[in-house]
Amino acid sequence: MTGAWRSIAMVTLAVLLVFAVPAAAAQTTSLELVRYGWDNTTVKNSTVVDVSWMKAHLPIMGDGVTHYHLQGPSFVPTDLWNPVESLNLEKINETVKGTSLRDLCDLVGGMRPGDEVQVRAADGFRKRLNYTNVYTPPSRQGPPVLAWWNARNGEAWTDGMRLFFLADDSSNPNHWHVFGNEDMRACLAPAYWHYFSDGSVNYPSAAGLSISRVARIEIFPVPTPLPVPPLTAAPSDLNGDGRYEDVNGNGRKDFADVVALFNGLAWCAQNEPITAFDFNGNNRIDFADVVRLFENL
Ligand SMILES: [Ca+2]
Ligand SMILES: [Ca+2]
Ligand SMILES: [Ca+2]
Ligand SMILES: [Ca+2]
Repeated sequence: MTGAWRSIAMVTLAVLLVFAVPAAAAQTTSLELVRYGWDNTTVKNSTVVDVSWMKAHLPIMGDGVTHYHLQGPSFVPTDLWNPVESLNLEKINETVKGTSLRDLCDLVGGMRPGDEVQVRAADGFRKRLNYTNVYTPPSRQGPPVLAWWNARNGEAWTDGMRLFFLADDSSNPNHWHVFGNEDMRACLAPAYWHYFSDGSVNYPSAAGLSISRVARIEIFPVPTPLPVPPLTAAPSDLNGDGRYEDVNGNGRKDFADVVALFNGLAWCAQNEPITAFDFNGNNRIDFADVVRLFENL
């Protein structure tokens, strides 16, 4: 190539590269809220709200002064959880205002113990939280908030709406508001922890829970059984273990429960959430569950 042609080629390449850079994605300002039925498919309740409505109608979270950090991976294999909160605190460091996830869930019927909520970004990336972390969060976790404002950009913040945890300063030696990796371990069940994989090491990263550009909130109720025909009372779980031993819903364990399950077995196998009546834990509702229910009277 001659010098002139090389120059033209380089300019052409530069122009192509400029246009190849994707435009910065815009923040989300509208939020779709959905509560599913216990089959986790049928939509029971839904609505759409935007940031202006949220600001006008729901309490605003964040004082506009406090910095909230979410800790990234420690990158120290011998200090994965870094309980002293000294590593990678600048991964996410923002002063934010937003709306509490709980208030938003309540717009479509709220969550009950055992339910999960899925926070989904415009690009489909998503994370789930369980009821306790949304409705009764430990103070070192803090309430989950969808932040639509930060101090650097105001509402022009391109990461908004972004999931934050407004952690208190109780677990940080410098009294900073850090939702750290050890906070994630202490407050969330293991299924909800986020990891960043680097080679052969999986580093916990609380920052990975902080989804940007949230566009949709979906509540998945824990399955609850229907009345077993011809009965009309809903079965109840008397000890909170997820199995519904009070099949006839009269508030106690009795032989009538065994009879009800036996008579309604085929219907239950077709229509009930399996976990509710799978007393022997073989992942189906069957005669062995009737036997186990009888044995446990
Ligand atoms: Ca902390
Ligand atoms: Ca039970
Ligand atoms: Ca009963
Ligand atoms: Ca079974």
